[in-house]
Amino acid sequence: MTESKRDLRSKFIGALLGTAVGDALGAPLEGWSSERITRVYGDAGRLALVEGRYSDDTEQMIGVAESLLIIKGFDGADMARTLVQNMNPKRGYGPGSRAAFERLRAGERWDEAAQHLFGGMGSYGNGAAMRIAPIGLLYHDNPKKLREVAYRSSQITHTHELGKEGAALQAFAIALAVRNEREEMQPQLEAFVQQDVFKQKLRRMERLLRTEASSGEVIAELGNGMAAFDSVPTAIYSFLRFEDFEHSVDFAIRLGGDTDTIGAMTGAICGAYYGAQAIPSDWLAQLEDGEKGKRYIQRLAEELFDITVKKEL
Ligand code: AR6
Ligand code: MG
Repeated sequence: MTESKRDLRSKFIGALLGTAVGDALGAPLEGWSSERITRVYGDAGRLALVEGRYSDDTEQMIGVAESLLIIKGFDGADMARTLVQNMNPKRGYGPGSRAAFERLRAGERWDEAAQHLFGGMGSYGNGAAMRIAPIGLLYHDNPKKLREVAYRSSQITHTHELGKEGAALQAFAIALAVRNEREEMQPQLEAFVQQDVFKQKLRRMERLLRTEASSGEVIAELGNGMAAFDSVPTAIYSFLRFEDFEHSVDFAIRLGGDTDTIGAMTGAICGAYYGAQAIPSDWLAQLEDGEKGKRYIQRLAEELFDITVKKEL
């Protein structure tokens, strides 16, 4: 394998393991305020990964990867079935996603089940964005296809335009990270994204990056909540602000709020940029390793890399 292929492979592994590490690190702190995290853990050094158990974010990311691999591309019915089969309710699913999976289990169509949620508006939660890493990897060289598959995969649980757009934005950030396009990431994302609320946040992000903003400012300007528009830009900002995996992910989680998902999304972008070897070994060591634990996740990433470079699509 050439060196550049080896780097690319490491980026694929980094994006998937980065999702799991960020998720597991943030999961015990979900819903905490930034102040509470500082009060309990102090503000020196970085957070430790104690439990190592990942949540719904990673469980769904695994399902997305499994389906892409079986199909060698996207098939909505297969992906929906895989997500439903994998669902372990003890992993902390969002209320909207849980309702969508119940409807799917009852036999509704994959592209219709989630349309009924939130009074027919559909969910704009970050649940479609948090699981998107495999799609960002597989289509990292094809923004048009990436957008299309990001939207369609979101449709399974998140049919609101803003939920879909958040997933496409997160997928494109991962793609740019894979392609080493960090310097131009912010303007490229601003040009890519189609909804105003995301465009505005990307503009604010540019200003925040110039000023070394405080955590309070980042939370006020970008958000730390469960809505896609309050968390995807925050994850991208956390990546762009620092020069390594650990500072970005630690910063993202310390913002509090939807810590597991903001951690998972930041971890995905950082892993896609820096590669798997940049994930701190003590974090990786603690990550769960059962039937679908870290070795399984690594294997999924390797297989995604194989089908991507072989262009079997
Ligand atoms: N109108 C009002 N509120 C909404 C709407 C809407 N159209 N859409 C979403 N919300 P959900 P997720 C709010 O339930 O995105 C887990 O811990 C509403 O409060 O679809 O799958 C994951 O790990 C709704 O409950 O969940 C994530 O951390 C919330 O946004 C997190 O939950 C989330 O949307 C979100 O997962
Ligand atoms: Mg979660």
